[in-house]
Amino acid sequence: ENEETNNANEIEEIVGIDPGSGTMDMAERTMDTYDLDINLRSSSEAAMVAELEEAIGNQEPIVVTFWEPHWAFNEYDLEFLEDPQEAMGQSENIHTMVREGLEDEDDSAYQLLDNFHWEIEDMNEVMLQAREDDVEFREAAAEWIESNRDEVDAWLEDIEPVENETIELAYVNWETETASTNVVALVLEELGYDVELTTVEMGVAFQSLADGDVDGMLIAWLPVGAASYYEQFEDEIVDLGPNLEGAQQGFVVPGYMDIDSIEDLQD
Ligand code: PBE
Repeated sequence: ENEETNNANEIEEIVGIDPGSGTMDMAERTMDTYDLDINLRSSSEAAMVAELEEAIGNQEPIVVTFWEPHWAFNEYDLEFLEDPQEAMGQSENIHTMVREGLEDEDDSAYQLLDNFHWEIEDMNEVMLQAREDDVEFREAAAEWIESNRDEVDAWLEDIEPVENETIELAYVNWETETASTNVVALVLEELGYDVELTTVEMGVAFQSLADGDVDGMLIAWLPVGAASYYEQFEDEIVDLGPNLEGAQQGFVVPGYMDIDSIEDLQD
């Protein structure tokens, strides 16, 4: 039974995430590259994961858009479909971006945002902590900071504390971005900032940063995922470069499926 249902012919759609996300943009471009004649259905991170879990429970075929780091890769046997045409790039870095003028107007925040850099394992730790202990990301971020004090102190080195200053960060409500943004928010609070966090869609985050309505964001996966937004706004924002390297996005299937490559989804 499984063998039949796992056949690529049974796949009529790819379960995506939020419209307007880098992931969906990249998925659409990838489907064009491979000339896939199946539907890309939008959803959300949480709904996509729930659907994936249900399919795994029933050993049913499913293809989703997904990315690493994510706790689901710890919990389930998941595989990225090979992408021989490299439509999704070889790997992704997550960039920190700030508004024009922040460096001159708010040097301490600028320096901290510029210094912030961590590893895949760090981001994973925060996400897993939040999930396993069922705590808010702010609490998981605080625990990560406590166990990585030396690294955090290195980001803070030589930065002047502030008083009565507010800083606003925009992020999208995805677990990866919620993890990094909460860590940075707590460290900015250590410097004395009153930190405001705003969750928006990705396009709104870029637009707000270009308009100077928010000060910074830690959410842009490049060179592929956020490429369209980056091209649109790069002259109006300041890109501080990667805060994390070696992430990955792609089409993902449970390990029990007998599909290995995006090419297997072509008719
Ligand atoms: N991500 C992870 C996606 C959604 C969550 C950041 C790779 C994106 O940028 O669209």
